[in-house]
Amino acid sequence: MRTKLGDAQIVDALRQTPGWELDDGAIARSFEFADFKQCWAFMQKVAQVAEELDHHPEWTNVYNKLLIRLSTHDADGLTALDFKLAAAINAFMA
Ligand code: H2B
Repeated sequence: MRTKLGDAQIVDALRQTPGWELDDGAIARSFEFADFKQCWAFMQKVAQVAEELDHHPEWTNVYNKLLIRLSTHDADGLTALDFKLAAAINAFMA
């Protein structure tokens, strides 16, 4: 899970994780909600799954906007764990 992925594996994983794009060695997706309350409720769900996976996002929130970046600092790159968390986050939006 924490083994650094190669370029072809990353392209493959991105294809299976809609909404996420490469951003300077990480994968990133931005989100917009009706207001801060909605955004914060979503962040709580993400925080919960992040803690369960022991894999934590880099994120920036301004009112109703949220930018999430995922990478595995232990591996100094992207791993399957980043895509697992990204897929779990996508499922919250479904
Ligand atoms: N989160 C992320 N995004 N990358 C990591 O390498 C990572 C993490 N490592 N959360 C975990 C915690 C590690 O530091 C602990 C000790 O398990």
